[in-house]
Amino acid sequence: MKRAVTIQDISCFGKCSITVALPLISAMGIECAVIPTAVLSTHTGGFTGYTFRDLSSDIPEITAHWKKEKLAFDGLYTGYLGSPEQAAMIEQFADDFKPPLVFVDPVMGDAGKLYAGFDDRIVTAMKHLCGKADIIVPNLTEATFMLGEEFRRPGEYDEAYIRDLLVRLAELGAKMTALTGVNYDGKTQGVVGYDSTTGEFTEYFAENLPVQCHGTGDVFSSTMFGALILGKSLYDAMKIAVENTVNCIRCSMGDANHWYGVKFEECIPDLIKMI
Ligand code: PXL
Repeated sequence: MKRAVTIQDISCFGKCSITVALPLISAMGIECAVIPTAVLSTHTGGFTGYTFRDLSSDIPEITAHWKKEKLAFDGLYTGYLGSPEQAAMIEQFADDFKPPLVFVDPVMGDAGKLYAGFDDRIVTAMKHLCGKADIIVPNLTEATFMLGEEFRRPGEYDEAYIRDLLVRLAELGAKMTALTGVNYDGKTQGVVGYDSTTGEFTEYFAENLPVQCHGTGDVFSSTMFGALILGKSLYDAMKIAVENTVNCIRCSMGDANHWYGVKFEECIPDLIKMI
């Protein structure tokens, strides 16, 4: 059995980060260890008054213990960080354990804005962490923050613009990049991938569902990471991740009580059939 580790926050309620990654990666038949970067009572997207406990000082301690235990991992998946300083700690973790797949989702923002509590320091830290990755999966917001570009909405960019972003993102140092949330025409939405070792672009688009849901980036990344750990190609991993994410959004549309996240649980049987 493959063994992975994910480093991101625990949002105790709200279905994102570890509470999405762990069930999805487990459902794909992969053992998944966790290092929490922070504990929040909820995610920061729509709740007010949430608690936030930074767990930065635990990361080097957990790393030191795991080194003593001689643990080994087939892959590392990083997401939301509790502080910019955690980027360097995670880079040290990658140096110590040398997992064959380092997957960095530079979780920082969406819809042209950084998430609550983040500023330029997280952008600088994430850019550095991206340099350690085999694959990075920014959304358009995160990509434009890391490249110092203005955020553009659907209809305000074309394929040449997206390819230029991908080539410049690759210069941060990752072998592969998958840019999410690409929407040229309002009808379809998808992911464009770039492999800097071959110079090849690849893309997978699906129907653009007219809703914004919380936690879909984490569903996408967890699924794509799992698929890559199972040996899928960049294209196949992107396809499985897009299809699972679209399924999850479809399952949750129209249920106003579920505004805080998607019902990914109901889509697990279909995900298992896809892998
Ligand atoms: O889904 C990304 C994410 C992860 N963790 C926390 C968040 C968010 C998005 O808002 O607030 C704590």
